[in-house]
Amino acid sequence: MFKLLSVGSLIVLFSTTVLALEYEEHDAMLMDHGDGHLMDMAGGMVMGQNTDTLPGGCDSVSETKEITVHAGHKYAEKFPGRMFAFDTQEFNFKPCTKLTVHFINEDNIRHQWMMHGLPKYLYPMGMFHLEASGPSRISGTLILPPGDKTYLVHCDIAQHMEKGMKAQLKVGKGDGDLPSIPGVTAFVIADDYKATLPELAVKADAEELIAPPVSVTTAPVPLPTVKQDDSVISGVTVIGLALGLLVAPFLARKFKGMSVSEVVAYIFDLLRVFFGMVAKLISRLIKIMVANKNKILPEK
Ligand SMILES: [Cu+2]
Repeated sequence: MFKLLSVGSLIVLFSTTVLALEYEEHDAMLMDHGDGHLMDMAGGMVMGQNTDTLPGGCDSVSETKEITVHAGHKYAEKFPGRMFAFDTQEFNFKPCTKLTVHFINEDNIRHQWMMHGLPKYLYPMGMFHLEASGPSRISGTLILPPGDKTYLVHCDIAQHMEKGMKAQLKVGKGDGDLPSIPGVTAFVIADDYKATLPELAVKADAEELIAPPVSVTTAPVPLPTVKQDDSVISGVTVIGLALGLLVAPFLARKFKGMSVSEVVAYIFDLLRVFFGMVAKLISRLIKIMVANKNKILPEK
C-alpha cells in the first residue's frame, strides 16, 4: 500500500512539473543598446522604450498605468477562423499616460506587442515594440502622446495580425475604430461559418450516396470538386507488386541454401553491375555528344 501511494505521489509530482509551463523572464537579461532599444540573446526585445521624456504637448505625466497582456493561440479560440490573439483587444488611456506593458507570450513561438503611429521624433519609426520568443515574459514602458487618437497594436510576425493578433489602443476618446479587431470591429473579409464542418461532411456523404455510380442516361454532370485519392493501393503500388511477384520465384531459386550475408552480398553485386552499366551508358552518351561537337566545329 505504501509502495502504491509513493508511486502515485511520484506520478503526480512529475505530471505537475511537466504541465507547468516554464516562462522565460527576459527583463533580467535585457541589454540596453541605447535609443530605447533593449535586447537579449534569448529572443526578447524592447524598442521605443521611453520612461522619462515627455512627448510634445504633455506638461506632465497624467497617470502611471501598468497592464499585463497575454498573447497566444488559446485566446483566439473564441474567434472563429482566427489562429492567434491577445487576451485584450481594446485598450484605453488618458493622454500623457506613462504606460508599462507586461507582455506574456504563452505560445512556443515568437509574438509581439507592437504599437504604431507614435510621434517619430520620440519613438523610432513611430513604434513601441515588445517581442518575446515564448513562452516568456517581457516588459517595457512608454509615455503616450497627448490628443485623441486610436493606435494600432499588433503582432508583426508574418500573418499573425491577419490571423487575429490585432488590437487598438485609444488615447483619450480615440479617433475612430480600426477594422478586423477580433470581437470589436467587423472583419474586412468575413468568413462564412453558416454550416459547421461536421454538418458539411454529413451533407457531402449524403450527396455521394444519392449520386448514381454510373450515369449513362443522364445529361453530362459537372465533375465533382476535386476529391482526395484516399485509396490505399495506388497505380505505382500495383506495378511494384506485379514486378515483385514476377521476380520473387527467380530470387527464391537463386537464394536457396544461401546465408543472409551471402544474399546481401549477392544483392550488392547486382547493384554494382547495374550502376556500372548505367555509368558506361552515360560515358558513351557524353562521347557521342562530344564527337558531334567536334564534327560541327571545323565547318565554321
Ligand atoms: Cu505573433
